[in-house]
Amino acid sequence: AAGGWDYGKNGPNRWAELFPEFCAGDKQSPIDLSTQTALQSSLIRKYVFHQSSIAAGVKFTLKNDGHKIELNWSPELSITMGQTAADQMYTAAQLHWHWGSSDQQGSEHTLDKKSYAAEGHLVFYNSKDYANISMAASRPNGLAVLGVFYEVSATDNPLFKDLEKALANDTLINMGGAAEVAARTDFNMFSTFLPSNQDEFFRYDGSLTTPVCYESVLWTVYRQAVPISARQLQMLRRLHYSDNSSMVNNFRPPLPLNPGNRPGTPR
Ligand code: B30
Ligand code: ZN
Repeated sequence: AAGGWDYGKNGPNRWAELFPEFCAGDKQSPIDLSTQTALQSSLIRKYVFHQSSIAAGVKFTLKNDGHKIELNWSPELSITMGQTAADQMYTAAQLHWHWGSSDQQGSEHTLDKKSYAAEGHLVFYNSKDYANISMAASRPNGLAVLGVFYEVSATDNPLFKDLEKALANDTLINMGGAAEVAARTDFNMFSTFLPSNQDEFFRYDGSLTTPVCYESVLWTVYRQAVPISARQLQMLRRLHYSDNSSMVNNFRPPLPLNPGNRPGTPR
């Protein structure tokens, strides 16, 4: 996971200089989203989602990669989306989160300049044109990411509730640590991860939010935030980076809007 970048000394304000080929580009993510000018609705098509049924033995694995925690699942579980039911061109490869040291920061995208406590990214690759996420990550139309804002609330987040046992495992605290959870047979990624209102979202062409910042991501960020409890946020904040410091504020702040990454062009 290393590669000479972090969220401290070699943090986001140095990435353009450390990884100039892409991080200094003009279609970078995240961005500030504006409900005034760019809320997508009828102009842009919603994705059609599909998930295969969960057979006995399907497992989810949470891992600490030194920058964030990431959720992976057994390969027989297929999580896909596309413009229509017949055209499921994107396959989900992983889900991960970015979060803050306090409830007032943590998201990567902002909405009308407001930051949220955390942001989740369900990362898909174009499985019609590429064999796996590594092949797709640097390519045009290679990736599509669904972003969800988390807002601190009195209620627990149902997805984190499912992951809590694994998240509480001490082996996850340090980089390289991993913990497994057996899948509920009725688990559905889309209904558990996405907000209930999926009709309002932003879509734009952008990049990976971590070095080397490939400009290969078609972003969809939902307007409605989902709840997360203070207790669940604390479970994220107790993790450690590779240097043993607290894993908090692992977000890249918004980048300038340019013609290339401006939301609003129907896609
Ligand atoms: S994001 O959704 O834009 N935050 C990657 C995928 C999605 C996003 C960012 C990065 C990705 O696949 N990056 C390559 C994987 N790793 C390599 C590694 O060694 O682990 C980079 C990383 O985390 O993101 Cu340290
Ligand atoms: Zn991310």
